[in-house]
Amino acid sequence: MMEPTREQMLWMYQTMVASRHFEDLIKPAYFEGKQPVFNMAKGPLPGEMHLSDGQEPCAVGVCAHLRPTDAVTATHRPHHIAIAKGVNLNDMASEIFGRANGLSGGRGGHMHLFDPRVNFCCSGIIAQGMGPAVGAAMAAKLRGRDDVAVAFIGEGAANQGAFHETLNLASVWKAPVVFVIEDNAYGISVSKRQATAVEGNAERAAAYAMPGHFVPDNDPDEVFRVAGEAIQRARSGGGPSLIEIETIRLEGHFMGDAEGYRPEGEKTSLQEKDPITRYRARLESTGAAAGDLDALEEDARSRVAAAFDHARQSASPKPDDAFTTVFA
Ligand SMILES: Cc1ncc(C[n+]2csc(CCOP(=O)(O)OP(=O)(O)O)c2C)c(N)n1
Repeated sequence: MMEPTREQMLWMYQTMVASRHFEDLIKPAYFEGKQPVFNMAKGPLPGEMHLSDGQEPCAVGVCAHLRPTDAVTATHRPHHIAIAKGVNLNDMASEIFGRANGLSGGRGGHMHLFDPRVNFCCSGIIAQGMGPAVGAAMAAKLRGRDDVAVAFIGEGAANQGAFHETLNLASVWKAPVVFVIEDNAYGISVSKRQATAVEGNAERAAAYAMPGHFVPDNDPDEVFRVAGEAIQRARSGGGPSLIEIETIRLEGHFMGDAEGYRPEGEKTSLQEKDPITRYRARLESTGAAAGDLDALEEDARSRVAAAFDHARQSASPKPDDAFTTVFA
């Protein structure tokens, strides 16, 4: 089993903190202009907003193994993965604020972040990124490169036809791709138990002749170990793997979700399992000085804060440009 080095553990910690702070700054910005009666169309961040608080271990444990030339396709809940893949924070913040200097000139918004510099993309259509990930993996293979692709999806997306079709073809083609399911227990308000026939999605790998792994308890180090093995297998020509990670969604499905579907007390018990607090305790108990961790946190927070300042100070696109670089 591949163990994270101390440096990789500190990178995972700092990257999780950066992602959390990014979303902590989104929260008040999202509600600007949407009060007193919630109106999703108003404010500097109009539209739906899906936060990934709690799911950070999935992103860092996988992306710690990736190079900029490896491809990642992510979901409608993409911030933690984009940050861990190395998407530029300023350009990402500008995109989310709809500014002209954003990743896609402000046209995509938070669910459609594209950064070819680090081969990152995501989509609001669930399971949609799986096919393109296999395409990117096959492009690398046909070019004789040892780059891989990783497709992240939620456990709800594993019931889409695209999931099953893609796993089959990836296996037939021995594509250098890893499928990562973030199991946060809910697809919007529907629990996994209500919607999924099997106990765990890792079982479904057997139907497509590929290894399936389950990572319990939202542990960044365990994600690192399991993902490391799957990515190594893909890089060395061994073909695809499927990983399901048990994670937690600390917020609603989207901002403004009343979360009435959660059993009483669930939110509190999830907060007690905050993976960042737990990982900091592990680092401290294995020798990290509190002051050093504070300094890493401070550095992450200031980079994120600078990105938000940059976005807010940036210009919006000109109305005359509304129909440029748009396909319909
Ligand atoms: C093809 C498609 N069907 C339905 C939707 C509406 N939708 C958006 S998110 C979502 C649930 C996704 O659940 P899951 O895959 O578990 O991801 P999570 O939101 O939990 O991260 C649905 C059904 C969509 N975006 N795309």
